[in-house]
This record gives sequence, C-alpha cells and structure tokens, in this order.
Amino acid sequence: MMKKYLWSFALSAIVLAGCGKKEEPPVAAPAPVASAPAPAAVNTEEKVLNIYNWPDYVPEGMIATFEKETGIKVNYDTFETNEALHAKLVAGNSGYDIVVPGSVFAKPQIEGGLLQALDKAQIKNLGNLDPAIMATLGAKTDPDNKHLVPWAWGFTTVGINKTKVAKALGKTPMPENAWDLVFKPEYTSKLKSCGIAYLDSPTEIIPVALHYIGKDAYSNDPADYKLATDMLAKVRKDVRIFSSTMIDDIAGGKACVAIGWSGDINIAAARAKENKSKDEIESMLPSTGALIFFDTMAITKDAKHPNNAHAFIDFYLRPENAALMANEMNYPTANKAGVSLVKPEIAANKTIFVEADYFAKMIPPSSFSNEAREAMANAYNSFKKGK
Ligand code: N2P
Repeated sequence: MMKKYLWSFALSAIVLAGCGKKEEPPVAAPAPVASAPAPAAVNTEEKVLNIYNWPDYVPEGMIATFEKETGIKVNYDTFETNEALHAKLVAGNSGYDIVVPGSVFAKPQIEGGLLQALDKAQIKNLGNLDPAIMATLGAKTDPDNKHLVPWAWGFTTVGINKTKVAKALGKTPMPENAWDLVFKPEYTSKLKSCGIAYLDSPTEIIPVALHYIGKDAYSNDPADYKLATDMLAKVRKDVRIFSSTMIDDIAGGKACVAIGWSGDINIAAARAKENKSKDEIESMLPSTGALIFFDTMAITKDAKHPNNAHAFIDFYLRPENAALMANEMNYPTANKAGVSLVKPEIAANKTIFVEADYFAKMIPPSSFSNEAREAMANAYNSFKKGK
C-alpha cells in the first residue's frame, strides 16, 4: 500500500524543491455538498461532445459507456503532437470542447486565454485526484488548479526490441545509459541496421537531447538548442523513422530502438506478445533519468458544449475509469482513488508505476516561452532535413 504512493510524494518533493517551495500545502478536496442541495441545473446543451486527445489513450468501450449513460454523442478525434493541437487552438474555432495538451503546452495555452476555467461544482469527482500531483500542477502550470485535470502521466524514454538490439550490437555490451542507444554514434551506427525511430516533434526530441548533453531539458536559450542539434547531427544519418505511429513501428518490427513514451512502448510490448512474436520489447529506465510528462484535460475557451465537457471530465474521474486507463493504456493515473483498483501486474510494473528512487532521478516538466518554442522548431527542422 505504502509503496504505491511513494512515487507521488517523491514527485511533489522534487518538483516543489525545484521551484524553491518546499511546503506547498496539498490542494484540498472540494468542500462537501451543503445539507440542502440546490436543485441540479438542467443541461440544455445539444447532446454532443467533441473530444481531441492523443491516440491510444482511451480504453476500449469507455466512450460508448459514457454515451449510453448520458445520451451525449461523442466525436472523438486524435492528434499526434502537442504542436498540432497548439496550432488548432491558436487558430481558434477548433470545434473541440475537450482537449488534452501536455502540461508543457497547457501553461502557455492558459496564459494565452485558449482554455476556460473549470466549473468545479460540476466535477464532484475532483477530490479523487492525488493532492500531491495537483499541487505540482498548481505550482508549475495552472495556479489554483483552475483549468486542468490530469488524464494520465508518463515519461519520454528509450524503447528497445531487446532481441534485435542484442543482435545488432553483437559484441558491444549494452550501455549503462540507455540514451546512448539513440544519441551516441558508437551505438547508433550499429542499430541503424534494425531501425532507429524518433518521435516526430521538436518539443519531444530537443528536450531529451538537451538532457543528454547535460543541459536543462527546458532551456529557453537558443544557444543550447544549437548545442543539442550539433549532437543530433552526428546521428542523423542513422535515424530511419520520424514516427507518429510508434506502437506499430516497434511492435511491427520497423524499429528496434526508439525515443518514445513509456506507456506506448509497453503497449507495443503487449502487442508483440499477442502477435506471438519471439522478440521482447522493453521500456527502459535510462540511468540519467527520463522526462516526465503530464497530459491534462481542459475545456477550450470557445467550447460549444461546456456542460457536456464537465460531465465527461467528471465521468473520467471515477476511480474505476482511471484504473481502466492505467490497466489498458499502461500509463499511471493521477487518480489516487483509482490506484487501488489497478491490476497487480500493472501496479508492479516498474516502467509504469516507477519506484521512488528512480522517480527522484526523473526530469519534471516545465515549459518554454513562445519565442523559444519557435527557435526549437527551427533547430529541429534543420536537424531533420539534415542541414
Ligand atoms: C498516447 C500517449 C501520449 C503521451 N498514447 C504523450 N503526451
């Protein structure tokens, strides 16, 4: 029992230490409902909800259950990068009610007025969330937790097809730091034969590269991006795929090593097993740490169905739905009430619910200025073009 929660305490400790506030009080659960409740407001919105989320993030059947229960028809679309979602929000009139940005992007989106404040009275399950995680989000990204509700969290790391990597490396032993497999020419020159894949997004790759060269992963200094891309240029010719279909690429054998997201790598591992592949796929815990992300639900400023959006957020926050997400998508949930419902084999998987000592090494998310993000995109695009 105790052990399960260690990561969340560790998380709040590092993140809060990082911003010089050691004793941030945890966010209080919403006050209990008064004895004479006001009659529930009638939701007169048309029975439609438009959701925009990452692929492979919602358990099968969850949307159908919500639709059946509420009579609300959900249009569920997916995006592959924070950049793609951000561009839609900045353009306006996205048509989406709920979006799920990473916290790194949610911060400028809140500041830019692209997301609306939640009506917490409509989200009675808010108290199920882990106060330590909410305090972290509140301190770094969303003051007073006004806009964001975590969907899941996870980390960007190295995924490998152990069988193929061992074969391609031959006599060269596995490096101590798994990041070497994707960034060090000594390894990439060998692994290119079985396929190296990178996520296809500046804000996924440059921060990891910055971390690898010993810089702040969330540096806002373009000079640092230059150093990161100098390092990346040395391995560019060895990178086969810039991927937006990483699960298939790893499980289907197109890539033997990848920079990817922890849960997706675990999904690929499970899929390979289902397909009776003899290859073993593993999500690594690099010795210098991996990069944590939080993906958060928010309601767009111009949402046409804000009441339906609140109803869905409340539905998702039921402990059993949070546990379903962790069980099926292999990402840890920020829903404390749901943690005890997570299957033992998922709870025990150290690449999903990582142990406290590894947690302490991980790099918590921060954010970038708009100018820095642009400079990063330019650096990334020239890296990708090989120029
Ligand atoms: C989707 C995972 C998204 C994680 N399967 C990165 N934000």
